[in-house]
Formats: sequence, structure tokens, C-alpha cells
Amino acid sequence: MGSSAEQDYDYSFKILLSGDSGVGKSSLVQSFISHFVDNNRPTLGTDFQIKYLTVGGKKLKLTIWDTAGQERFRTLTTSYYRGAHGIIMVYDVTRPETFTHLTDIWSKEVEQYSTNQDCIKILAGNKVDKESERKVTKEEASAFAKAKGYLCLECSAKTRQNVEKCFQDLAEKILQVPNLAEQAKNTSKPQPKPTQTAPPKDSGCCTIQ
Ligand SMILES: Nc1nc2c(ncn2[C@@H]2O[C@H](COP(=O)(O)OP(=O)(O)O)[C@@H](O)[C@H]2O)c(=O)[nH]1
Ligand SMILES: [Mg+2]
Repeated sequence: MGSSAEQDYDYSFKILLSGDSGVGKSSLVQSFISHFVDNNRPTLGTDFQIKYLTVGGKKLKLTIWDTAGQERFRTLTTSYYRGAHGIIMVYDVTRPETFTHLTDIWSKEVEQYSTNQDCIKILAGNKVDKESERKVTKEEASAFAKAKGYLCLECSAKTRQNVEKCFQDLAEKILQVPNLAEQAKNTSKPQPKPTQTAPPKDSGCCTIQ
């Protein structure tokens, strides 16, 4: 995509990921951005990545913030959450404690630090490719999501199952919230160029002699 096309988006959304270390947050972002998950790649100290997406005929610029591993010490703070339009809350379906930490800790932190009260959250149960090791049921996850008003799905960064859908559902829902959509509108989108062209230099037609 060329640079002029990249500015040609209708909305810019800040999306971020929350949840325990090792649940697959960075892998989900990688899987979404580049369709490639390197199992040996450590969590990098990245700040954000950008992906363009068209949803419902609208061109969206997603700025996706991932943690740099500081979630291990539970030190994600206001600056990380500030201005988020959508939050992906990730747990590992094979590790029940990662789900409990979401319900008991991360969801509270998200509520406390989100500056957008209407911010959309999606609960993502990752690693469903390890079905035989599953410890968290779909039912308990969706009951929690329903009680909190979160969207929810299960996914696998490894097989890419529901990865695209996760970001798409989130973006779709953000677009439906007038406050969020308005705030995220691209006000510097280049206007269509006027069709008229300037007369060629020295054409003489308008030159006062
Ligand atoms: N089987 C499986 N492993 C995954 C999946 N997503 C991530 N992993 C692995 O889980 C580990 C932690 O992933 P990472 O993305 O670093 O987690 P983060 O700490 O939440 O960012 C890595 O070894 C990944 O390869 C998945 O969907 N399925
Ligand atoms: Mg990570």
C-alpha cells in the first residue's frame, strides 16, 4: 500500500491487549498482522503496530498496542490504556488461572484506567488448537462476558482460527458507538482533488500583456 493510500482512512482506532503473560497476546497480534507466528520469538519491547482494515465499507486504521512483557509485574498503567477504543482481553483456555486473573484483576484494571467509558472489550480465549488440554469452558467464559457486556470468542494465534474475526468484530462494534466513532474520525483525510486544472504556463489566454 502506498503512503498516500495509507492516509486515506476514515477512522483511526487504538486497540490494545490485556491479560496474563504467556496467553498469546503478542502471537495474536503477529498472526493478525503478518499471518506468521514464530514460536521462538520472545515478546519484544514493541510499542505498537499498524494494520489497515475495511469494515462495513469504512477504511480503518488500527493502531495495535501490545505490552512489552510488563504485565508480568502487573504494571500496565494509565498511559497504556489511555484513549483506547477497543481492548482485547486474552486468556489461555488451557490455563484456568489466566481466566481467573482476567475476571478478578485485568477487567478491574481496564475499567479503572480506560479513559473512554464506552470503550469496547472483547474476551478472547486463545489456544483452542489445544482442545484436549482445555480447562476453561466456553460457557463460563461467555457467562462472564455477558455479565460484563463484553464481546467474546475463542481463537488460536497458531491456526489463525477467529484471529481476523476478533479484530473485525471489535472494530465493527466500535463503529457502532457514536461517541467512539466520532472521536476516531480522520479529520485530515485528503479531500478529493478538484477536477479543474490550471492553464498551462504561457498559454497566453489570461495573460495581460
Ligand atoms: N498452541 C498454541 N500456542 C500459542 C498460541 N498463541 C501463542 N502460543 C504460544 O504461547 C507462548 C506465549 O505466547 P506470547 O504471544 O509470547 O504470549 P504473551 O506473553 O501473552 O504475549 C509462545 O510460546 C507462543 O508460541 C496458540 O494459539 N496456540
Ligand atoms: Mg507479549
